[in-house]
Amino acid sequence: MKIKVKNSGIVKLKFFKDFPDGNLFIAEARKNIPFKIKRVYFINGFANEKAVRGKHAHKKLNQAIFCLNGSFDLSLDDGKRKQKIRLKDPSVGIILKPMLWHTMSGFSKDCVILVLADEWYKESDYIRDYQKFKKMLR
Ligand code: T46
Repeated sequence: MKIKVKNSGIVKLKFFKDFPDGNLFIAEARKNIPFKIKRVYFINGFANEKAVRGKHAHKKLNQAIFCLNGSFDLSLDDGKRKQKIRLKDPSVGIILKPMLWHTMSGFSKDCVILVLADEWYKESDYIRDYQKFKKMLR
């Protein structure tokens, strides 16, 4: 997989597979995660397979998004280029840097999403209007 949009990237977690006793995945701030982690959140319970989440960009926030279980589609848009990535491997994360419009959809029912962020939640950091996002890029 190659990232074609700006303000993104791929992170790969180190893992130990120990069948049948389970797998261990490791994320270390400023090692494979390229920032200091200040907030962790996760999303589960996808009863509606037509759910669409995200639909915003951030002004300053850096994040790394992972699919720990199941799968979903991550759509990225840097204002010029667009890319859709199906996330299903827990060891592969996508970096969401500032000024990257991102949307999540196509969730499997058993999908569990993990996000690591470099700042606490702040609604004023969100750009939730696509036209405003395009204007801010100019
Ligand atoms: C992102 C994508 C990948 C909080 O109060 N604190 C938090 O830390 C978060 C993440 C959300 N909220 C509140 C804000 C909203 O009232 O929870 C509500 C739902 O959040 P939102 O609609 O932004 O959720 P998603 O799944 O569309 O987006 C989330 C993150 O908010 C966002 O930063 O990049 O996941």
